[in-house]
Amino acid sequence: MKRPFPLAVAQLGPIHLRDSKAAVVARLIELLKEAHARHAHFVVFPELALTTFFPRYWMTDEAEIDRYFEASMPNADVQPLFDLARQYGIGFYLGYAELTPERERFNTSIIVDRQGHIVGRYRKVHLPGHDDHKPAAPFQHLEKKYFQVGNEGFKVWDTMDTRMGMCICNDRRWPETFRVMGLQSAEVVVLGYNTPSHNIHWSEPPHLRMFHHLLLLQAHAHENALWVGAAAKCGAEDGFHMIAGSAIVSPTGEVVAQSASEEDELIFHHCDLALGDTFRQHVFNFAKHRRPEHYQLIVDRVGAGKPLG
Ligand code: ING
Repeated sequence: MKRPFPLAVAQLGPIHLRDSKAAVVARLIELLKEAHARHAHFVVFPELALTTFFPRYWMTDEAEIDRYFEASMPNADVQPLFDLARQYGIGFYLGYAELTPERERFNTSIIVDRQGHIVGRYRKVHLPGHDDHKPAAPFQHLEKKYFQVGNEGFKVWDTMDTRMGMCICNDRRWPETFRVMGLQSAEVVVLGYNTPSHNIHWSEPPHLRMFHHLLLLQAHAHENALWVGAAAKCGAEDGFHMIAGSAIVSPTGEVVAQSASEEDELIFHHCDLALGDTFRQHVFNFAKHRRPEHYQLIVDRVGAGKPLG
């Protein structure tokens, strides 16, 4: 029996240093209106969806850094988005930089349900990049400097008649992310990402950024019988380019919707949650087929070590 979950993914084009949060929220609202027109029940916005990807810049002044963070959620800047989403009865995922009252800083996302309640919060676990200044590099990638490692793990929430998990950007490169949510019986995982096109460590062929992005979404969706919705913030932010490729991926591993631009763009799919059931009952029936007694290294070791043989 079909279990419909009309899902939209709202891709954002560039957010420049000069763009105000109010101007960005107005763009998010336009995308929300389009999601409403498509009769979506949920829409995924990107990682750090309210500001430019500021970890590309070396900053030392605390007040300057704080400008990119939200001290409360919701707040005056984003309230119009929350209000309209509740009016439409559309839930959403939103990525933003979180500053806690104790002045901890996280790369954070939330799931808001169709009644406008924040049902879940996630703080990014896999922080890529570096924490030192690399003046010779064309841009920095200072997530390890500006954010602390997420301290709330990977959770899954019973909400909107499904079980939904979430993660952020680099998390999608690590199989453990999706397996831990699959083991909590997730049916849908949503995420946002900001992925620079240029690799500062070696001269990587450009096509590989998009190839790896889609390869990982498709593999992790299929091996955990998940629907995956991934929203890019993309295009050239003050000249620094990030890939697009926003996508909705089925538990079969097939990309069923993908963005065609590097601008604000909504993609949509009438997901049927029942499609994951057959994979969970058969080929990826974890209880029947997994052998954790042989996986101990995955937890015991951080880095690669000596062979066991
Ligand atoms: N961005 C990138 C990502 O994981 C990256 C960083 C790109 C790491 C390519 C490795 C290879 O998509 C964020 N924000 O995590």
